[in-house]
Amino acid sequence: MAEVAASIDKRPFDLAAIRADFPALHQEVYGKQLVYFDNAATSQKPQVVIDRLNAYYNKENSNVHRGVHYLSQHATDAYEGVREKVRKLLNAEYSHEIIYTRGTTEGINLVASSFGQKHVKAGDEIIISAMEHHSNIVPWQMLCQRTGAILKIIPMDERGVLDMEAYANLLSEKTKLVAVVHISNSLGTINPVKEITRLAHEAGAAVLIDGAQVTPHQSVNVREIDADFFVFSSHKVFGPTGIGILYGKESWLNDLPPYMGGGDMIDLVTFEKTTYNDLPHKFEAGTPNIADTIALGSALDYVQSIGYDQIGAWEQELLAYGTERLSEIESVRFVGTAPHKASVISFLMGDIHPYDAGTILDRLGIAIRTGHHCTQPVMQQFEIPGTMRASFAFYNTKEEIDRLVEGLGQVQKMFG
Ligand code: C6P
Repeated sequence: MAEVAASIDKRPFDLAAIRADFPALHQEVYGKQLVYFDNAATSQKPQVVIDRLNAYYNKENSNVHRGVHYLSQHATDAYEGVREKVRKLLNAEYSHEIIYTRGTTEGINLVASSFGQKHVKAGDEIIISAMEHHSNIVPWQMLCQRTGAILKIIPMDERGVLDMEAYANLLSEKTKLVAVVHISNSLGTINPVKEITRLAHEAGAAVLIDGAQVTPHQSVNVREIDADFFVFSSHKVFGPTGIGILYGKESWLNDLPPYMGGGDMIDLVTFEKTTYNDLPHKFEAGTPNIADTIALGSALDYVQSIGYDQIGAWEQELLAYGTERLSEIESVRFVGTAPHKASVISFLMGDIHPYDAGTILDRLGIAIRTGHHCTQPVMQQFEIPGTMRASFAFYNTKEEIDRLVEGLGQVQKMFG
C-alpha cells in the first residue's frame, strides 16, 4: 500500500505545539537553553520523522524492487509512495520525473555530467549567477574543463540582487544551460526564477534551479516556473540527511544518458551491451537510501500539515523582527538587503571576526553559522572574510531573536 496521503488536514499555527514536535530544540547547550538559528545548514527533525525511521528499521527493513516477499513489497510501496508525494509537492506532471539522489549537490552533478556529456562542447556557454553555492559552481567548472565550454556569471548588485539586464545580454545561441539558485543561502535573496527561465528558454537554453533553500520556506511549482531541472535536499526540509531530489522534465530525462551504472538502472545486461531501465530507475543505480526516503515522506506530510502559507507568514514576521532588532546594534552591517528575502540574515559587527562572535554565541547556547557558507565568490565580491548568519525556521520565536541580540551585546563588550 503506497503511503500517499489523499489530502493532509492543516493544523492551526500554534508555535508551542509545533516546537513540542521537535525534540532537539528542547535541550541545554553549555547550561543554556539551545537557540537553533542554523536552519539553512540543516533543519531539526520532527518526532514523526524520527519515529518513521525507527519504525522502518524495527519492522519494515528490506530491499526494494527486488523481492516477492511481503517485507520487500511493503518497503517498495512505501519508498515509491514518496515519489508521488514529491511530485505533488513540486507540482510535477509525472512521478517518474522525480529522481532520488543523495542531495542537492548530487542532483547538480548528475545534470552537469549527463547533460554535459550529450549537449555541451567546446565554445558552448553555461550561465550561473554571482550568488551560487559551491555546489552550483564547481560541477559546471568541471564540465567546462572537460569540454572547453565557457562559464558566464550573472552579476549582482550591493544588495545581492541579480542584474537581469546583464543576464539578458549574456544569453545567446551559445548558451546551453542556465543554473541558478532560487533562494541564496548566504544572502537570503529570492531570485525571479520564472523570469530567468523564460529568458533562457527564449535563447534555447535549458534551466536548472538550485532549490536547496526554497523548499523549507515556500511552495514550488516546477511547471509554473517551467524549470527543466530542479534540485533540493531532504535534510533542509525537516527530513533526514542522505536523500535528495532531482526533478527533470520527462523529455530531458529520457534524452540524457545515465549517470551511474549498476543495479536498478539496467534493463538487460550482456557482456556486449547493456540496455537501461525506464524512468526514474535509469538514474538510480544500486540499493537506494530506503529508510531516509520513506522518512522524507513523513517530513513533507509534516510541512504540509502546517502549510507553506502559515510557514511563510511566520518566517517573514521573524525576518522583519530580526532585521529590526539587529538594526538597533550600531555596529551591525547587513550583507544581503534584497527587497525579496527569505528568513536568512547575514551580518557583520564592526571589525569583529564572525568566527569570534560565533564562538561566544555558542557558549551562550546560540547556534548560528559563521564563515563563507560555501559561497566564497559572494564574500569575495563584498570583500569580507565571511558573515554571521542567523537562519530562521517556522519553529523559531521572537524571544530567541531577543536572546541573539542580547548575546551580540556581550560579543560587542568583549571585542568591540
Ligand atoms: N547549504 C548552508 O549552510 P547539500 O549539501 O547537497 O545538501 O546542499 C548543498 C547546497 C546547495 N545549494 C544551496 C543554495 C545550499 O544552501 C546548499 C547547502 C548549507 O548554507 C550547507 S553548505
